[in-house]
Amino acid sequence: MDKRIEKIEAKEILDSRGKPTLEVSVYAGGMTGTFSVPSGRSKGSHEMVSIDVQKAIASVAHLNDTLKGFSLDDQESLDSKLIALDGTKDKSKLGGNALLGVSVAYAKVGAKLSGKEIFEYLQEIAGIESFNKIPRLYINLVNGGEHSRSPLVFQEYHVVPETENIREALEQASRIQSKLQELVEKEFGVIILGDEGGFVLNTSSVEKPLELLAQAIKNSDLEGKIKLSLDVAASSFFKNGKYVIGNKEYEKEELINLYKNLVSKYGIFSIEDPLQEEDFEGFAEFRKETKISAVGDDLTVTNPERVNNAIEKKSIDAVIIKPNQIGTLTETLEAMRVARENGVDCIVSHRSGETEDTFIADLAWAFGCLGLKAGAPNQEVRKVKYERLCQIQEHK
Ligand code: 2PG
Ligand code: MG
Repeated sequence: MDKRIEKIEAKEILDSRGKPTLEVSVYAGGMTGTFSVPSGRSKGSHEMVSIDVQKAIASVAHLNDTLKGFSLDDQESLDSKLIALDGTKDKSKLGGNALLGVSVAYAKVGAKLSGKEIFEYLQEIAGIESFNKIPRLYINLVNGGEHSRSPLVFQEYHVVPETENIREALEQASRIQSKLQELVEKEFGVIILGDEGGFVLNTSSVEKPLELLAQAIKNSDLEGKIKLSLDVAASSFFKNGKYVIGNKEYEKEELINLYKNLVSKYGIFSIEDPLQEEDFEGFAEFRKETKISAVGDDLTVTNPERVNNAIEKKSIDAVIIKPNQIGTLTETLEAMRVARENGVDCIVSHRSGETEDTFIADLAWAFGCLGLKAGAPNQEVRKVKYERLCQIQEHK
């Protein structure tokens, strides 16, 4: 494909929290690739830096001047160039949001010009062997932590339908959500939704949502068909060396014991960020003690080096993949490759501040990842991602 970048443009749009974010378009050969950048709230401290949106727009204008004429079939060179032009370790000069916008929009226009679906194009440029799985949906129905204004410190309670039929999984999750709504209304008298569309419960009991979810699954006649998982985002309640839940402080070992109890009572199969983001050894202890799956997110931040470190220390069974934690597509694919080669599963994830973009669904499909985590389907920005996955499965 002898096509070249003709123009790169950025503009400000609003994300699902009503906060400004960046939309970048790359133009080439009469086609356009557009990507809008999401933003996290409970970020890992080793993530790339997103800069102010107006400044990021200025960065993209600068990149337009520099990259005009750049060939369209070399993602790795483009991303190396972006990293070199920025020149900082955390992408704070030009802004990780500006770099990622250009990086993914470039891939999208590349896909269009080669007449391929985005997931097919990703398979072609990545050279990653597929995991050969149908991604499961990790659907977050209860929002706590920094995604809510409630005393509940665990951030996310997911239902994970076991079926390989994505449309059916989506229907099951929606059914559970409406049964859960009835229970929440009855118990709390009011329905409040958090950043990712799940219910916000006015309780500090980390067990309460599990009780309600188990009941909602039963009321939906889906017992045995749904698994439960958590993203507790432990760094967000780690204060002065202790984990603070309600009015109690927990040592690491006590917290692991708490998890053990919840696991045996509710059959939780996986916990994301069970301990704070620097405790690689603690994650390994958690795995040994609970025998369930540990998922790295703030721990690993889609950074190939941190993913590798987590693998060496036996900290994780699966890793969250978020392109905007690292800032370019090539580095994202590299983190996935490192995971893949070491038998660690990938779960591709949205951010709590999202846009209508569906790129992550293609990314999850392209490499047969374990899952796609994209919030509750009652929010349009979340639903479109699950719908894209359905569409790929139904039409491939
Ligand atoms: C997480 C994410 C997405 P945020 O912790 O996994 O659910 O939250 O985007 O706020 O970092
Ligand atoms: Mg997380």
